Amino acid sequence: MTEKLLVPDIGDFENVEVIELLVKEGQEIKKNDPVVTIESDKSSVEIPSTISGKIESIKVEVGDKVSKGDLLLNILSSNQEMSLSKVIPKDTENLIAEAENSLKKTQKEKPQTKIIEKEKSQIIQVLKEGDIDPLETNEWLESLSAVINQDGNQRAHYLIKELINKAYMEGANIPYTQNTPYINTIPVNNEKKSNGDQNIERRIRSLIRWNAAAMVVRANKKFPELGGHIGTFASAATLYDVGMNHFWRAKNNNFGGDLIYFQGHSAPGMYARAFLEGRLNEKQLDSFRQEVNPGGLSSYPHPWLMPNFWQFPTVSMGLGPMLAIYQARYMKYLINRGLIKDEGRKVWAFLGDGEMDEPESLGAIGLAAREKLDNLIFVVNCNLQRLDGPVRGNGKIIQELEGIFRGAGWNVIKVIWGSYWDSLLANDKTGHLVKTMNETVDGEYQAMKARDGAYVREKFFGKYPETKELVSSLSDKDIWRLNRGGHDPHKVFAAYDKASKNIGSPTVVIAKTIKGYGMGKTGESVNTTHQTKKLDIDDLMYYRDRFDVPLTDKQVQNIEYYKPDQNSSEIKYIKERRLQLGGFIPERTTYAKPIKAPPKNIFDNMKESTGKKEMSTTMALVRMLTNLLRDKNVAPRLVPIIPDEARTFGMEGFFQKIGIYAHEGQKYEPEDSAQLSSYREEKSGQVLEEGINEAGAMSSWIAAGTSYTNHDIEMIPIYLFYSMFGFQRIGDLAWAGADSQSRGFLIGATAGRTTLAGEGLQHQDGHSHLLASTIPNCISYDPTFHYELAVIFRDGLKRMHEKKENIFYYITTMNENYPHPDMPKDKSCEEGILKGMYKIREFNKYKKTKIQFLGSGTILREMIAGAEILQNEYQIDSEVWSVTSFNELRRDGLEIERYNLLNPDKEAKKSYVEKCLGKTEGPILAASDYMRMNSDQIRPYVNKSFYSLGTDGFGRSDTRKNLRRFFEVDKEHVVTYGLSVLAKEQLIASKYAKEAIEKYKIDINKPMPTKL
Ligand SMILES: Cc1ncc(C[n+]2csc(CCOP(=O)(O)OP(=O)(O)O)c2C)c(N)n1
Ligand SMILES: [Mg+2]
Repeated sequence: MTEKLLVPDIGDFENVEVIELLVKEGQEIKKNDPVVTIESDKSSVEIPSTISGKIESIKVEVGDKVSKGDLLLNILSSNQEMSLSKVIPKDTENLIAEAENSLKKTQKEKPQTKIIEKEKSQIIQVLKEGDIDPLETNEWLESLSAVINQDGNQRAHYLIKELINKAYMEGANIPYTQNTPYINTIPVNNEKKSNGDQNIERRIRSLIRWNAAAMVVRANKKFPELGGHIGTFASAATLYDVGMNHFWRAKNNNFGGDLIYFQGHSAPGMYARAFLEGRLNEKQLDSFRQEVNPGGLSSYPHPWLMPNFWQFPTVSMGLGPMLAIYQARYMKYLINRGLIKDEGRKVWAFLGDGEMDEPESLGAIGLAAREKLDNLIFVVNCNLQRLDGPVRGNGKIIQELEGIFRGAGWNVIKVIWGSYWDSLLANDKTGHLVKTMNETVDGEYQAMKARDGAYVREKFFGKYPETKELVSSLSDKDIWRLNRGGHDPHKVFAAYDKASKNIGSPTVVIAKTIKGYGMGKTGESVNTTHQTKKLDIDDLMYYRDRFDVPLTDKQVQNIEYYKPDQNSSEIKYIKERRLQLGGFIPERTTYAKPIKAPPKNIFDNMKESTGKKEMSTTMALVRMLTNLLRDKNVAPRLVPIIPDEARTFGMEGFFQKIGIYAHEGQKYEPEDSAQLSSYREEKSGQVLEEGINEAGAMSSWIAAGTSYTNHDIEMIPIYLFYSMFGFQRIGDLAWAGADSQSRGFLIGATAGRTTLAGEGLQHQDGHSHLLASTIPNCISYDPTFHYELAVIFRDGLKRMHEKKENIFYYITTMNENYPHPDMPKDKSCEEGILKGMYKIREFNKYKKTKIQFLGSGTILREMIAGAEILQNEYQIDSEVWSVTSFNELRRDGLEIERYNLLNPDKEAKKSYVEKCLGKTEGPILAASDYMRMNSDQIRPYVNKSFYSLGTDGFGRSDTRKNLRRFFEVDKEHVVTYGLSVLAKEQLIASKYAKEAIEKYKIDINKPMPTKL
């Protein structure tokens, strides 16, 4: 039976052009196969078939304009499926009515609780430290204990929740605290015990501690300027060791590996462990922070510098937590898209308590809870100090973080007290110990660990007679030995065990430690610990004794490393543990297969003129991506990332075509469900719609861009953003992405200071290319025409994803519509596009006077227009060069210049700029929609008079025409400045320039735009 395929609801658009027929008459097609592509002036969308069958006849041609309901094809249906037009639309009103009815029913079924109207006291009286009726309190508490005993924790929790709800309904709107008492979350009887050999583990840990400190001290003894940290790792050693010995599974043939984000300043600890594991030798430890010669060890985790070791750059504080969250999310994305197996892999991130003040550290924790990232574990090392002093001297960082994370929906595990406290807490019958713990602030806790047992007895236990009594039988030494949770391997093990088994939410382990643990008077818990990088002999002796490191005094004086024999129980144990857990960590490897770049002809349609049809480069890019989604190698690997601008960029067609990733699918019928570009969320969706969140989007881009190493699957992230909210906004993440050797595309859309027109000062970007140029492995382009974009993009795919070069691309695209010409047939054009410039037009009629115009982005069009005026009205010839990348030209220039200077006796090489311009006639005028500095970059490599125009200054809202006039980059200014440059070079009389100034009403007294 013949079915009609009609144009579906395409939103607000009418008379939209058919730009491509994707099927032929007689062809068999399946439901959902795309049949035609239509394009408005904003976006292009493929229309899928709603019927399977054979195409009888095609009723539209390329160039036709269609609207909703128009006939596209007749299809001989192959089965009894109903076409969309016959599907009875969901009766939304009926659905709502049904839902309302059932709601009413359930409400009726619910037992009505009696609302007790009573006089509400406006004043809450707080007597006896908050308890106005201790007897009553006791009754409630006893009832609760009875419930816990009889029916368990869940029941007790349920009752408390109901009580809180009830109180709220009755108007008692006192926020319920997110905090629990200042004790460990896991009760002693619930602690899972480690089966490790605690004695050996302690010995190993001590050696790691020693070697980590020794490498910093040795480096600074040699070269005091090198710096380094001892205090951070000293506080975190147990937190890392328990993970390394028992929890973190490495990548190998059978398993993808857990991913660990190490706190940047604890790097010496990781090197010290790798030394015992036999992965690093003494010479390498002695090259800590000396990386200029090969083999040196990075100050901090830097994959760029140690590409086989470090995986994640974390030392710019705050980036680690964000990157880890998006890494965990991306891991689920890959699983939900069926690209990797779900192996229960985890992402662990180690953070400092001071670091938690970075807005980025907490900025994405909501997403982690919302997306139920139970593959994510944060460990916050609360040593109560940051660099200058206490993190929260007057408060308690652990409690503060607990509240924040619990409020966001995380599973919080506090590890505050070590095992030596267990019996004291068990004997705290009056509750005064916990009360004291709750009341003591971090400044006091820190000070106590900088003093001694007697001080703790007096200041802490001495607060109440009950607590004083509790420790009356303990010596000062015993009191001093009362340890903190983060230094107790048993407590840490129990916490990690619970954290790794948690389901349905991310976990944060908040561990209390001591900064500079074991460093004694010079380093332990003192405000200056962070900078301590030298230890004198006494300190070293103390450190050795504190951790029983088997070194003689002489060896300590020499600050020798200690590594037990290969056959020692320690080395055997450490290796055996890692063998059990699959290999070493950290280790950076990649086994990803390359992606075959699409054939050249995939972009053929972008090499032909668009005729009169106008189009922006953003739209050309989206067209190109739509093409790429038809390439079977590339399509599944594309990861389109957008903050919240898909419609601005004309990408809404992607919603239906590849879906928006949503871990729970779509639980609602979208408002626009009947439309072709309906907002479709799906568990296996491909688009990452990040919301208004550039930092998050960039973190996703990095996760996808490093997928080849962290998940052994090469992916192609393409993140589109307003160019102004790119490098300027997320510059530090871009730097970390570069360090991580991310591969992928960053697209600065709506780019250019005068091209974005109405948006004004905070939107108009005139410098992102300069920012991009600061990143050594970032290749950037500012193309004008669709074929330039196609050549650049394909080359990017080839270089990054087929040849696996560790580079990434920044390409600006614009939203200005204009026609695009045919790609010049000249063979060198493609090479020129990629190298940064090629000649696009030559005006050669008069052969008297000539000028060279260099333009990029939309300003190239102003230059072409200016060149035409010069030819027609002033009989001046010109050559116009399309500069696709001043940045790339400069890089080439720098390198050639350096070669020539270092090889004074050899024949000088020519930079690409020189090859292009060396033999040309006339001075050079360059311009772009960016600051003059953009084009000035190539000034040193041009042995000619060089002038530049650009958009220096703050942007402002106005029309493109007015803005270009204001910044002096419109065709009238190109002509006028062109004439002036020629006059200055004494190639024409100055009167022509003066006349042009008058003709175009150019105000020569107007201040520089930078001053306005
Ligand atoms: C973005 C950023 N700002 C500042 C620094 C400098 N800095 C290095 S460590 C540090 C203090 C760290 O304190 P904390 O997070 O508590 O870590 P700890 O060493 O105490 O474990 C600071 C300010 C940095 N590395 N990154
Ligand atoms: Mg700290």
